[in-house]
Amino acid sequence: MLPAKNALRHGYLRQSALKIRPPNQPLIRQVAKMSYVVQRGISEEQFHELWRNRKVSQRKRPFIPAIPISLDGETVDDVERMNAENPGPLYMTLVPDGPGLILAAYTVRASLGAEVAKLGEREGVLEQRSLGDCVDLGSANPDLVFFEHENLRGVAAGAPPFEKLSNLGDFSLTGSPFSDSWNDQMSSIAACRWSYSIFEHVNFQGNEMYINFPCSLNDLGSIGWSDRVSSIINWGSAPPGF
Ligand SMILES: [Ca+2]
Repeated sequence: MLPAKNALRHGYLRQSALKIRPPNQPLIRQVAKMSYVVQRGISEEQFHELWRNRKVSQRKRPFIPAIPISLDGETVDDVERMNAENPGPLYMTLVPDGPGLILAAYTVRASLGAEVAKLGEREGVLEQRSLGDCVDLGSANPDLVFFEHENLRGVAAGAPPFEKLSNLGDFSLTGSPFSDSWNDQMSSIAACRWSYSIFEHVNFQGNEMYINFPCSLNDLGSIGWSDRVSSIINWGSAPPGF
């Protein structure tokens, strides 16, 4: 990783710099035609096997978001200390905080489920703010689409609803057998219709970030997730059973 990029990620950016939109007013950008490769994941049977047998592995790299984060309900003032004291997986989602957003992270996955349910009660429907523009891919493109670079640029691939991609290393970035894989490549996501989870490690392990529709993420770096997603689930339009 480049030192300059690293320096940017250490220290919070002002939320206004992240162009966070108020709730219920996503800027829908119409994209008539978007070229991406549809990726098919594992079977439901394989998924349940992997999901049951997930290991709690320690974080290999510190988790450093550029927006404020709370851990188990307490605001985190010292992110380095949070990483040192909590080496296990963090389960997180974006929640409204005044005019902006905060990452609500938990050390227990069931607590994330409770937060997601609370969000649903508060807003009437399960709905989150979008970190970036919501891109309407049109009915011909009904998938969750992820991109190599931020702001929905670079090579794109899509996961149809209910697909579980357990190892992005299995998917070639460009389609060539000599190309890099999608492992640790993703930097933005367009998902106006679906809720989904991204995971730090393969087989749905390590840190998990859960996102409700309609919520696109134009800059995964601002929430500490650029170039580190290794598995992904498109839960479809229904919230997952936590
Ligand atoms: Ca990874």
